Amino acid sequence: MADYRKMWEDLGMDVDTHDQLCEVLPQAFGDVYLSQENRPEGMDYYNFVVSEIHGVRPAELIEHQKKGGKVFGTFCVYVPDEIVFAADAIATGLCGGSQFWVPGGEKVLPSDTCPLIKASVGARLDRTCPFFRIADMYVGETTCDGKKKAWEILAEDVPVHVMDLPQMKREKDVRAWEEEIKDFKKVVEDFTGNEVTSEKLAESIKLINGKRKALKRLYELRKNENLPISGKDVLLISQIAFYDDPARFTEMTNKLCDELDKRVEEGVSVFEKGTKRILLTGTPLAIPNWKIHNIIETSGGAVVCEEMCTGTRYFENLVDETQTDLDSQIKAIAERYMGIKCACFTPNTGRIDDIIKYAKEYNVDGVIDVNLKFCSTYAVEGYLVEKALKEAGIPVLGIETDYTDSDAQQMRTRISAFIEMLEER
Ligand code: BJ8
Repeated sequence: MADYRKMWEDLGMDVDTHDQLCEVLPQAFGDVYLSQENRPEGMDYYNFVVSEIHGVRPAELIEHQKKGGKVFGTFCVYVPDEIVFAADAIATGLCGGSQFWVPGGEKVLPSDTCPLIKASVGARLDRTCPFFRIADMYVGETTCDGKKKAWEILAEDVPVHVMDLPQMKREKDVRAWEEEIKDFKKVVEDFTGNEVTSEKLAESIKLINGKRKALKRLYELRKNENLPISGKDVLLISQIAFYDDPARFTEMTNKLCDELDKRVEEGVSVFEKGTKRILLTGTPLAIPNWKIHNIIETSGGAVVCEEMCTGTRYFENLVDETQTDLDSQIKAIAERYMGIKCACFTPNTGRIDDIIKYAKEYNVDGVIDVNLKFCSTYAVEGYLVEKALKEAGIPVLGIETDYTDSDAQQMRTRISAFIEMLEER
């Protein structure tokens, strides 16, 4: 990584502690990613983004701030980026995916809190992530209990706006979400000093839909028998989608897909024939959480789809682009976002339908249901997910893990046994 020390110091970061993270990341990335064979050339862009992860994009965000622009940090795929970009502001994902930040979170949170929440709080309070320092305002949501209460702790340190997400999907809940988005628009307008007009919103709806379409295109390519790209690489792309410049990300992802189209035509596969095809479902895998993908893809399996927020839940369904007045546009946004199927909702049977549909579409041999430790909504829903899969005759393995490597060996043993079982079927 180029020398960004001065920038980090100016952001008030604990640069010495942050150095420790910068030391381990290249090694981990090299082991998991650069060791793969026959990667598409288009992955060079994403490799570069990771190699400069705390440098290039933060510097761009700071440039934007110098010109008077604001940056909003988000933690959930229900927060509508369209509103933020329509106010000439930038939204950036802030979910923490590294064990490095967990002890910082444990200073203020119970240790039996989900690692994603602990890492996110730790990254802020320990001052070891530039993105967490740069964001002018955090946008939280009332999804799970742990997050809901964590906003109160973060609000002592940074401005936080919390969106009240309904927990059911009745007509009145969709209307309530529409109202909540209108309130959010007002907050964003007041904070940025920029009005969200219907023209600006139409532009940002197109911008974010463009990103969704590119990701969808990438996923479609994974339905082929010959897999032109590994699951690990697609996971990395999904993770980068949360904080890269949306227009550039869309362009680079479409360019990669052009290359993958050629690979499909030529029958190129990055896996040996007969490699078992796995669908992952469960809690999100925030960057740099590559553990499960790495274990699967070095144990005789290939991840072909993620029914996750770092996966299909992020890009499925577009916002209707035909609406032209603000009220109708916001209604269209509310309806698209309420179509996301998170376990925080009850009931959430649509998620199970999606998993079974994807299992068929991606021609999977088995499903692995991955839950982050202490995430009770996904853990409880896991019972119904696994029951439905068994009834549909689709083999399923449920695992619970965190960000440490302490269970890596045990995970490898269980996943290898699952893949062997699939091979014997
Ligand atoms: S839409 S999955 S991004 S809430 S933080 S719920 S893992 S205990 S992240 Fe999420 Fe939005 Fe839902 Fe997706 Fe569980 Fe942890 Fe809570 Fe989590």
